[in-house]
Amino acid sequence: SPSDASLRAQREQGCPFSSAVNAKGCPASEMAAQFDPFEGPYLVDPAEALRWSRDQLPVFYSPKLGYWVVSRYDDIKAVFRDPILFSPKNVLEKITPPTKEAVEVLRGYDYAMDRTMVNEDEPAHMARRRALIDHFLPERLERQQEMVRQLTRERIDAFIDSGRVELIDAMLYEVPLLVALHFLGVPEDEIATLRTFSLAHSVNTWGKPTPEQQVQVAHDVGRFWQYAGEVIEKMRAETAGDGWMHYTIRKNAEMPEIVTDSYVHSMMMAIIVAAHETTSLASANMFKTLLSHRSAWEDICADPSLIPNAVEECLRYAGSIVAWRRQTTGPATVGGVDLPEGAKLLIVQASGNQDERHFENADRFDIYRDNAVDHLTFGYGAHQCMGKNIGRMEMRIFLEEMTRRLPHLRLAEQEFSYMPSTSFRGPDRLWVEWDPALNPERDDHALAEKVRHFPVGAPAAKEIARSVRVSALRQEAEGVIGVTLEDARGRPLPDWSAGAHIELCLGDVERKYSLCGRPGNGRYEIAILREDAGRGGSRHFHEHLREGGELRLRGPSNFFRLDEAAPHHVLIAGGIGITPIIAMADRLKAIGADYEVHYCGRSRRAMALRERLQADHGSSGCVHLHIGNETGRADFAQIVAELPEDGRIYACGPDRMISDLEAQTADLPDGSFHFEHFTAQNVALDPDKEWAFEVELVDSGLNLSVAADETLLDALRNAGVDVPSDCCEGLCGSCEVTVLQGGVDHRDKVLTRSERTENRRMMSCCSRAKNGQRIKLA
Ligand code: FMN
Repeated sequence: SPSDASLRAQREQGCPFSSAVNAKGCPASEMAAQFDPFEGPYLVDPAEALRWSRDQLPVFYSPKLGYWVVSRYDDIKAVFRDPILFSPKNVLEKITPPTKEAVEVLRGYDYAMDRTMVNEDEPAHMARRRALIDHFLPERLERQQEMVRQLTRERIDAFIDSGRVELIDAMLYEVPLLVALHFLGVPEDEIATLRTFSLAHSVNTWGKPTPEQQVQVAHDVGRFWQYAGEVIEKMRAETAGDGWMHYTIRKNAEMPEIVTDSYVHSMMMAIIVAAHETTSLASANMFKTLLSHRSAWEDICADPSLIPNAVEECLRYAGSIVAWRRQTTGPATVGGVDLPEGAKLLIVQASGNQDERHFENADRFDIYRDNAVDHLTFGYGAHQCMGKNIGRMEMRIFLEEMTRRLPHLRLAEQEFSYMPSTSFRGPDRLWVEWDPALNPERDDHALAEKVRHFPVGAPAAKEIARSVRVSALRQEAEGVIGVTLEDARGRPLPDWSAGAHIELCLGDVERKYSLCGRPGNGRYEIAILREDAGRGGSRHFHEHLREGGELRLRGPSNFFRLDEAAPHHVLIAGGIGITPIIAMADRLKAIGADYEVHYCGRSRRAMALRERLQADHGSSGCVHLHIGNETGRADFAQIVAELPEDGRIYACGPDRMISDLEAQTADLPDGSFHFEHFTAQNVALDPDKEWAFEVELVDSGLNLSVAADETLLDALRNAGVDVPSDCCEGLCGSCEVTVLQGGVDHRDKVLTRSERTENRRMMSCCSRAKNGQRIKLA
């Protein structure tokens, strides 16, 4: 085969990888030799086409392409993280070398595409990005929502009674183009030509045109270049014009050494493509994915608050940017493979997005996935897509309007085709159909107006909730109810691991409860203690939960995981803290591990799950009850003293119990003591007592000020940085950021004492810089 021949030829010429062969072995293989991003499996499904690479050879050299291909999540992120060693200078290079004729044609148009935002090196890039980022901040983008909604509605109105439409032509191409032009302030008079132009730019940069096509494409690209120049001249005359390109042109006059003439011309051409092609393709992928995962589509129709996370999961599972490029500026190591200076890299985000090492059940499309937002489709770090929040906004509005007005939409029978490209991916056509007689707005005339608004930015974890039904309710102990929950539509609830909790939402009340049943049966069991002196949540559930009643549930999430490999486990529960502890005991018993349980309570009657604990775990003699009004309090000093080497202690209960244990375990090796608090201290900020502080974000090259009345998490979000967050009380650990330098005033309940001393991690929802110091984060 040709690939055998090319390998043989390389062997005869001597191995081109000798400098890259190290302890990890040779980065070439038959599979690597066959890799071709312009045909076959990669076109159909790039993540699937690189499964072998993720498993066997995560960094390999592709002789057909002349690039090193990187397929794992962490390696891709590491490359994005360092724009100095991994320069973006080759991002807009023609991946298929141009023919002489094509070069001649382009010269005839004075084509001089050079540095834009995506392919500019530091320090020029960050200086420019900082000067031009204002228009992309969430508060500015909120003002664009109405325009996007209006354009979307007009398109839907035009086809809603037809019963069948090709969605890309009818809406998904033109709306993102109009939104982009509006955002940029570019005149909308050449829409049809722009479609040809941007296709040509795409094929020219990331595609594989034949020599004949190259000439035609070169003419289109050349005309596009000249058109961009004319538009700039027109816009220069309108000195007060609105939109980002007007702003850029004004900055060009103000600071010509930072926002240069060449940049403005190159950017004008590149941005028109970047701003709309990406969103059009991602939206087409989104409808195709959701309509072929019907239950997800139906869940969204029933509950539109799922839309922001569903969009994120679509971007993960079937994003429009599947790979990007970098070039090394010195010898580098990626995933253990040594690369020479000048090595060209194809980093395949679509593959990283389905890497099991980062996403659980990565192959499964799951709109309830709580880390979908970690996808790499927008890139990461200093060059992360500036327009990500505009794309998200459009996709959410498309989905919101379509699920509300056409819930009975379905994919028509069709064969899908894709344009050959290393980097851009979406179907050429997307036919959908429906029965117009069943359009809900024919009966409900107000339906078209029932709009749901989503705030700009990454979805909050809070929005990811499913509907469940209370299938059983019982008195578990004095003041404690036991609740069994099932999926409202009868499907099994997802599996969970010992230590996990869910969040129950009823009306405005939302509280977390640990799962304490047996995993794997598709139902959840929780136990709720009524705390009359609390904030009212537990009382609300005690008073309002009814068998058969429906409510919403988030999770499961697990921030209290077992290290199953330890030789011995001591599980300690205080009061209602038994809930995660009993699940851990069940798990350790199931895997035949060595463990003991200490359950401390005020009185026998108040100790929930006591009988089950004794029945399931008592026979092996590993259950110790410490009952205040019978046997007295547990002797923690002794329990800790008897812990065998490498043993682990897991504790859940009142704050006092956990602080006692923290003190007793202070001399144990790191990682011996694990705990979970059920309640946070008051995390409300008192601006009179707080310090404002400065933060440097090294990966994204940003500097932020955090005001005295603001959390670090809020400051990050306002600057458009995506940080997941859940409890916002310092309990769950989801908003963790990596500290590189500076003193931190840790206020969370997640980190252990030694983790605080180490000062590598901080919870952005509550912790702050010490005394107004400056801190550096990754
Ligand atoms: N409270 C319980 O009664 N049972 C539980 O299993 C339980 N698990 C929790 C798990 C986590 C991770 C957290 C953070 C809290 C948990 N809580 C549990 C505490 C409840 O979330 C809530 O704070 C409690 O019901 C008191 O609410 P209230 O003050 O509004 O009445």
